[in-house]
Amino acid sequence: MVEKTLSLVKPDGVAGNHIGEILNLYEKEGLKIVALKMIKINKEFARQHYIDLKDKPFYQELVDFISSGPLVAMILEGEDAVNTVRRVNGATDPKEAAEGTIRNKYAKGKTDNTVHGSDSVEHAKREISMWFPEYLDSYLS
Ligand code: DAT
Ligand code: MG
Repeated sequence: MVEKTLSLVKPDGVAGNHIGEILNLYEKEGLKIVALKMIKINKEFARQHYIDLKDKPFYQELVDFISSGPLVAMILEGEDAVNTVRRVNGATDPKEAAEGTIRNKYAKGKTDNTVHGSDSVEHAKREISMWFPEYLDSYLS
């Protein structure tokens, strides 16, 4: 099924000059970048983005990290886009990320793990509406 998903190049990926390579990896998978922007989010937005993890011991660290510097947010569209992005991103813990995945190549730790990808079509819709409210009408039809 053709889907849309939200991907982030997190602050460590931007600081490490990996934006171009990451976009290239997504495009090589056949995914289309249909919206793209660089922004620095505030802590309240970060808390909302990771609200499902609010009871985890690492929540505060995660919120501080994702709001610590500019990041790149994008909507990717394609066949099985949600799972494709998560496969290319690799496992959450870079030590467990498969060879050739973004996290295997660039991620330093479990918090600074370079990329985010929505984990379901439902969550992708929620995240796209948060990150790209200006595209809501045209992109969520
Ligand atoms: P993913 O980003 O692979 O979907 P997740 O949704 O379970 O993983 O967690 C969101 C982010 O929270 C993850 O990218 C990094 C951070 N995180 C997850 N587990 C962690 C842990 N055990 N220690 C520190 N940070 C963690
Ligand atoms: Mg997740």
